[in-house]
Amino acid sequence: MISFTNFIALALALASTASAFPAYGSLAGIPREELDQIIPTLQHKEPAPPPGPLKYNGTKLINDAAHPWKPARPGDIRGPCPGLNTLASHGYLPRNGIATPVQLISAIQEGFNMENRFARFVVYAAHLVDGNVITDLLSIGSKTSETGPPPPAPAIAGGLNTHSVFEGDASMTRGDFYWGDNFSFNETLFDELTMYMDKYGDGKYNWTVASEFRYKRIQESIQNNPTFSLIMPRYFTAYGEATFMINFFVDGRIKENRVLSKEDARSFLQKSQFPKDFHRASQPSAIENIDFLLNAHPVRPGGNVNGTNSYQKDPTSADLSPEQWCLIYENFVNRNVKNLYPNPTGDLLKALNINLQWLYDSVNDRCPKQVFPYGKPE
Ligand SMILES: *[C@@H]1O[C@H](CO)[C@@H](O)[C@H](O)[C@H]1NC(C)=O
Ligand SMILES: *[C@@H]1O[C@H](CO)[C@@H](O)[C@H](O)[C@H]1NC(C)=O
Ligand SMILES: *[C@@H]1O[C@H](CO)[C@@H](O)[C@H](O)[C@H]1NC(C)=O
Ligand SMILES: *[C@@H]1O[C@H](CO)[C@@H](O)[C@H](O)[C@H]1NC(C)=O
Ligand SMILES: CC(=O)N[C@H]1CO[C@H](CO)[C@@H](O)[C@@H]1O
Repeated sequence: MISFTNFIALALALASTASAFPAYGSLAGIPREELDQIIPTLQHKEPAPPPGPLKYNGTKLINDAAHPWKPARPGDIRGPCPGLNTLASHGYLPRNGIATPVQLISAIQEGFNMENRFARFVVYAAHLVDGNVITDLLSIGSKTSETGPPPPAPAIAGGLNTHSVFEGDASMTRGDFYWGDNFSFNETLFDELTMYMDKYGDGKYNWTVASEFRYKRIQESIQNNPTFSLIMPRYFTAYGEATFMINFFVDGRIKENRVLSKEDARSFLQKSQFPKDFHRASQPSAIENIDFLLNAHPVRPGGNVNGTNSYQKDPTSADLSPEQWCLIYENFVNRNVKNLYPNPTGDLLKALNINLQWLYDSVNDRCPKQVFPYGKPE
């Protein structure tokens, strides 16, 4: 329930600052009375429909002259996801770190060759819980750049940092929420990752390193973090982020034995920078090979239920088997979205329904049943 407590704290902070609510601030979890004050202050925007697949979906130079890396300026937002940080620092996304869902889908397809349905699913899911559906804006994090001034208090609300939804515990190189800083690159964790590369991958990040390090970080959280939670959708993103480092961060000109060097790992994870001459993956992909990680060390979704070392599986959480894909979708809508927006009305309801439709459209090839948490819109 950490996120709930956060939202209460946020709501209190907002009571005095509703008029200054940022356009990208998430409206999720905000009590009705506050919403009634905030929504009229926002510029309402009709969202554009999601982009389709890339026309050319092969490899190509991404770190090109038209997209130079630039350090984040004071006030630019960066967050827990290294891939999105990198896209923003190269101008594939707006450099301030605030984007529309359409810009996000286009950028992750163009820069990383993420498969279209998967890109639509993760972006609309993120937007529904972390974005502002009225202004159609989502920030890629909650923190302005290291060199910048501290973010205004309400900014903590926004971005891909809603605990346990996308950002979450047992991240590869970010700390758990429990320890406070859950989004900054952590050198100690990176050192541990490179030690694993030496131990299991001949100095490179390969699938064995991915599965061993994924498992180690989960074990550490079980042992040290009394509030550790690894249920959907975090369960999914925790394994996803381990596979992204090979599927998306390895140069697309490397077709076989795809492994990531320490230097390139640091480039993405710490510097938000594409390696020199970086070419994107040679075909659209998503979470390819996630089974390798789960088979090596099966961990069921769950959490510590009574202090450290009390991990129990949560039978109500979907897992990652293909037949549960629709349960992931259904639980996400009926639990996460519905909890954060229990009884939306008016423009907010309309905007939520539009985004829920686009979320469903991304899975309609495998999930015959659409769920309507607010009833079927007319
Ligand atoms: C990639 O593009 C080719 C040629 O247009 C197409 O046949 C193929 O289905 C595309 N692959 C994916 C996964 O979209
Ligand atoms: C980085 O992670 C290590 C290991 O979890 C932790 O002890 C340390 O406090 C973290 N450092 C920062 C700066 O958060
Ligand atoms: C990773 O690299 C190590 C060391 O070279 C090797 O033993 C292991 O088989 C590799 N893993 C995979 C999945 O290729
Ligand atoms: C939780 O842990 C404490 C001490 O470790 C123990 O005394 C208590 O019985 C446990 N509660 C449950 C519900 O397991
Ligand atoms: C939402 C969430 O869990 N994010 C937290 C990340 O850590 C900062 C403190 O460093 C909290 O303020 C955020 O709430």
